[in-house]
Amino acid sequence: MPQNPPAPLSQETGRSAFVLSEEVREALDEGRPVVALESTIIAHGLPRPRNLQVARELEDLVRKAGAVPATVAVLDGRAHVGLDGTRLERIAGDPGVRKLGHRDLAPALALGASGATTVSATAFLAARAGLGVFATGGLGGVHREWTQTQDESADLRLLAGTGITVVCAGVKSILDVPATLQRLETLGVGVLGFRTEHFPGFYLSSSGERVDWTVGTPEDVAEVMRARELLGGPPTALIVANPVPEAEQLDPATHDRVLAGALEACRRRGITGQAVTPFLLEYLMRETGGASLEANLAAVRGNVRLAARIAVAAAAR
Ligand code: PSU
Ligand code: MN
Repeated sequence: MPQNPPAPLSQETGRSAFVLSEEVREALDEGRPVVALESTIIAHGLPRPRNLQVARELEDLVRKAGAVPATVAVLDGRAHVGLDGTRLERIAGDPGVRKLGHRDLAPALALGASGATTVSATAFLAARAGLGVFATGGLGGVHREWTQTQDESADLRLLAGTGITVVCAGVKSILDVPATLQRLETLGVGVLGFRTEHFPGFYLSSSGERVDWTVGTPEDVAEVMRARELLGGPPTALIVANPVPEAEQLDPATHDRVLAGALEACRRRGITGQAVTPFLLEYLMRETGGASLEANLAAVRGNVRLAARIAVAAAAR
């Protein structure tokens, strides 16, 4: 089984660091496939009320492929792996929900806060809960102008030390893609192109950068996961880079033009830290008349479907 060993419950407080939904707990106990889903894209990456619809649709896609969805979020100081309908509604509808990276989990738990989890926090909690596969849209990475801002998403370092398979459409194209790929190489994070020799460009099918390894089926990915287990050693993430279909990508010329405006607006307004990614995504959405949103959704749907097929293949071994 490629899933991670579950974390022990805290004896002192009778509380574990996270709460599993009943559906997820049962699936894990029975060795059935489970797919973790992040919630930042729901709370901070998509407009309301479409975001709730999407959150439900993504869970349905996982179920249709024969796996159990586990959306991850923190509510009132409790980290949840698997959200019931009411909790999913809160994450999608409550404007007070924060954005929580891995380092924010402890204060959020201690202070009773609520927040959506980014890739770093989701991957961490999912791996701790014993899940082996995680789907998202695009990873965080090294931002352009990194030399001035030092803005590199905490996603990268967390993935470097977490044994989980992450299906994504590459890293967001608002980033410095070659620099991000270099960081992933340095950090020892595995990258597989799914039916592509190029690293996807999130809104675009290709970033123009190449990948070293290409796989053709979910079973191939499960084989790679198994080989990693056999090799042992310190845990690291495996990235499965799954491009948005060309027919559903954002027009590349529009993409390049609007992105330049978005980066300029971000700089002019002095936006920094956690606010950068949501600002850029929102700007693109507005200035492309919603076309970037459709490409974003197409990418996420494809990733969720593939992640479920990988989880099914991995559970069958
Ligand atoms: N991909 C999307 N929309 C998003 C994100 C990714 O399509 O909102 C989120 C992810 O949760 C990712 C986070 O972990 O953006 C990265 O934020 P930052 O650059 O602040 O680390
Ligand atoms: Mn950042």
